[in-house]
Amino acid sequence: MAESHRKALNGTNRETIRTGLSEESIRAAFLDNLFYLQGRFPEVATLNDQYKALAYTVRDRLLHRWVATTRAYQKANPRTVCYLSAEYLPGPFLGNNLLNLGIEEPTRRALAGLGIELDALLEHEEEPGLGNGGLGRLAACFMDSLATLQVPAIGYGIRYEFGIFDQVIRDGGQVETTDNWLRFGNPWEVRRPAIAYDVRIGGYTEQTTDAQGRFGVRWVPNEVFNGIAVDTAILGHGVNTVNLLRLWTAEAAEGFDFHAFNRGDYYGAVVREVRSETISKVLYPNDEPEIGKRLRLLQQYFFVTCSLQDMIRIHRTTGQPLDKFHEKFSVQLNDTHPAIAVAELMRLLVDEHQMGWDAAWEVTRHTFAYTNHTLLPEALEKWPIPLFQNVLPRHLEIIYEINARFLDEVRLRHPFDTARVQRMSIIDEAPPRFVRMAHLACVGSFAINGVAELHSRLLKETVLRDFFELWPEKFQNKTNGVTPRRFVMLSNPGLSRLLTRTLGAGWARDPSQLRVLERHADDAAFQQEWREVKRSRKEALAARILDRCNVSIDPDSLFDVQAKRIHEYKRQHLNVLHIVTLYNRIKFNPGLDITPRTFIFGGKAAPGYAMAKLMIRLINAVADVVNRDPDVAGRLRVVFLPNFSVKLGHGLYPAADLSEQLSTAGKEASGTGNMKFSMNGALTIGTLDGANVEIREEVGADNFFLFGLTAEEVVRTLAEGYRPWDIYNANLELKGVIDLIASGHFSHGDRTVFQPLVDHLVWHDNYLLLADYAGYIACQEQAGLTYRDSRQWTRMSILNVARMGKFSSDRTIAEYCRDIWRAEPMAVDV
Ligand code: 26W
Repeated sequence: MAESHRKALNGTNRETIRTGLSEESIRAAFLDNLFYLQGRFPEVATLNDQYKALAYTVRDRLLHRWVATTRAYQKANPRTVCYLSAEYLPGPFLGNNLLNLGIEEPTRRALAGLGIELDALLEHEEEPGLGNGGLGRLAACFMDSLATLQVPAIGYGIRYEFGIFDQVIRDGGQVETTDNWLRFGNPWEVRRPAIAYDVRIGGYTEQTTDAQGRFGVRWVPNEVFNGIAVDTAILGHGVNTVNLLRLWTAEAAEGFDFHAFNRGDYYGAVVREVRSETISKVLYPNDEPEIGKRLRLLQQYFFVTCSLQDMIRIHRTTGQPLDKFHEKFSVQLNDTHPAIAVAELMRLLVDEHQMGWDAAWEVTRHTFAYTNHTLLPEALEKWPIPLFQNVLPRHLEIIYEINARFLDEVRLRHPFDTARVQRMSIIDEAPPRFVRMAHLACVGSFAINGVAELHSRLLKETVLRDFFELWPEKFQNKTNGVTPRRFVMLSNPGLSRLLTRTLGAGWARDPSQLRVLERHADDAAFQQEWREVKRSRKEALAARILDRCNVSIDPDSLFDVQAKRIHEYKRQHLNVLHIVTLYNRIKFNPGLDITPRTFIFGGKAAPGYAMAKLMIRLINAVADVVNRDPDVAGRLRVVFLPNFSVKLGHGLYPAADLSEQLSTAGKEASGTGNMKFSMNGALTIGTLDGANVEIREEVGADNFFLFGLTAEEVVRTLAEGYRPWDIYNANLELKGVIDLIASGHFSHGDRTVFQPLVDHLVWHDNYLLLADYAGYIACQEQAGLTYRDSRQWTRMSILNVARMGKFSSDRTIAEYCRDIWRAEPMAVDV
């Protein structure tokens, strides 16, 4: 045993090593874990050894709360929320768990005593990128809030071996590399080999008759494999509740295919194993479905059947009959990705547990609730019938039966309206025929919600209008929120300290207390402290950008940030049009006095989305020219920060002055980045879209830079025959900007590179960039001027933070609990 280890353990009671929260216990436990779990001692430990030793030390401190929670739930048998989501983006765990346990300071000291810097270990953690963007991150915020509000809950999903790809920028364009996040192991997960379920695929069905002469259906699959539970503890803030994030990993049903083995086909058997494991191998990196990807349907079914079988197992341990299943569980469908659950629960109840159809349907339709996350018609999932039939033959039969009964109900309500019946059918009859997953979700759910007021209204008026007319009582709104623990306390400790010093510590659990800040909005001394906090975050970001991108940026300039998936509807290229506008203005008028700005972009493009990838090229091309041009030096800088993630977000949100929320009105369901920026004191420049509308309502119109057409105006403009070509010709400044891009100025003289983007803008422009251009530029000018009045800007920044309380995901979750889940908090004692 190393001398340092022995010394550290000297005189420390072993019990307190296991669980104690003091500096001494943490240090001793750290050394213990380093030694016994990794076979290492401090002198030879790598950064990764140290990180893992600390992670295990922290996990040990979660475990007895975890066990206590499980015990308490077993004893009280509370109603439980099950969140079904194909994606989770939890971000790094170490810092969050230290924060929620309240042991960051003793841990920092414990490590410092060993010459180790906590920040280096925090930085070392690789986050699980098990999601694409907003939807996956929302699921993670919800898990945080459920635990913090002490609501019994399980998050179910898929343990992808490879998460969202790593983005590398090469020659200005996005290159994808595999995200090997499990390479060094994952200290936060606990594998549960005993919690495993059969997953059947393909084959055919046949009629059966049992001894009592009852008819039934037997599904004879042509493949069976297993889903194994892998659990991660989700600790609430300042409470003992530890909820479960249970992700499924696929394995071959048996280690060997004995038939093949007996024939001497050893390799064939191993290959089969490899094939089963591909089910949970990789996350689909698209934020829109690809029609007909068999593996994607397998993934959805895989995690849904494992999760429902798990719930049934848990329910049976309570001794209650299955017809009370919906009283034990409320199951939320995070978009349509898990919507197959409606058919699968019917199959489990009817085929596996011999329940009659009507009784099973009663249970099913009282179990599920469905959240829609997008209005984009191209993002509504549908599966070609031949594929569906091939993978899930029994489910197709069940869906036909559900649909037949449902359409009878529609006919009864709307006689002679065959067009409506066709529109509402779960089956789209246009060859090759499709299963419409949103319709299945609506029919099988007792509640349907959108994620912001505007989005929920548009859902009722457009994509789900027929369903709203049939069942208005099912429709609700639940405006999204984000967790102030991760996105303020953890990522912005300086701001948190200032808030706590000014308001007391209650704001993180009850952010309505932030309103008290309003009183300090004009206080010069407070303003000064406020600016110092922002300044220090800007300096930290500048250092990171210098390190990663080799671009130096000025912390005194206005940090103008757009970080989100790259998509035409999100309009990163509108932001670029503004940058080139300023560039041209300076080029034509070298002495122009403008507010110095640093434009920072982050975000990934779907690998197959050519226009989004071209937008990334454009940003980098403009950055290249602008950053090298001495004429604009000191006034304009452009940075594309590669590989945006939750972790990078921690450094970005607190450093932003201006938050770009530019989506074409009516297209962004909610947005949640908008909330993270504003909670950290950035002002928003944005359209009346998604949750921007409500953010503006809360912070006040005076404290929000608004521009652009409304959702209604967008629809009208397009319906009336929109002609972007005319706008291009009528606005000389705009024309100058577009012509400069088309001329090859940003592409070494090559006019072809950005031609597709330019052509699209002047001829089609479905996202109305040109229509909103003039308003956006004027609004940006206003923002730039306001920034020069630092008292005014600081006041607006303070008022933003003061009034953002509504957007805590605790509020969102409390509403889900009250209006949809009927779930109650339950305190856990340790
Ligand atoms: C692979 C198929 C697919 C299809 C749709 C994957 C992911 C999606 C999601 C619907 C895309 C998504 O993340 N939607 C976002 O959800 C956030 C949380 O509610 C909202 O804040 C965003 O506005 C919405 O775009």
